[in-house]
Amino acid sequence: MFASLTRMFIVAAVGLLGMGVWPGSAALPPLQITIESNSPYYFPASATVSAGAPIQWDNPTASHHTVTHDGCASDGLCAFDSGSVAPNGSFALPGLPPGRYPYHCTLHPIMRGILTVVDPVPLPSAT
Ligand SMILES: [Cu+2]
Repeated sequence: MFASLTRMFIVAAVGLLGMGVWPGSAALPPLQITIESNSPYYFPASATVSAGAPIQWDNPTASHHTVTHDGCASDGLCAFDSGSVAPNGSFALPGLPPGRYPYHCTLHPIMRGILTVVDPVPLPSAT
């Protein structure tokens, strides 16, 4: 009996973690960006998201694309690089620290986007 209750708790806890819901941690809304065949190529091309919020790029086009941080092309910090994302594929990041992240498609350098990651906005407090 005790063992089965413990097991139930573990299953419930893992389920909560899987949904990103855990007491004490604010659930941040995910950001979804769509890859397009025409300008602006990444929609929205300029996006702002809270630090730690998941970000996902979906590729509904008929071509392969990448989501590559500009820093990966230089000696700078390479924050993310999707590699080739196939048609109907997607690329997801669990979250990024605050900063500005210009990115591009290595296969089509004309494709450019920018991600701005900000500290989570604190809830308004009654003063
Ligand atoms: Cu591309």
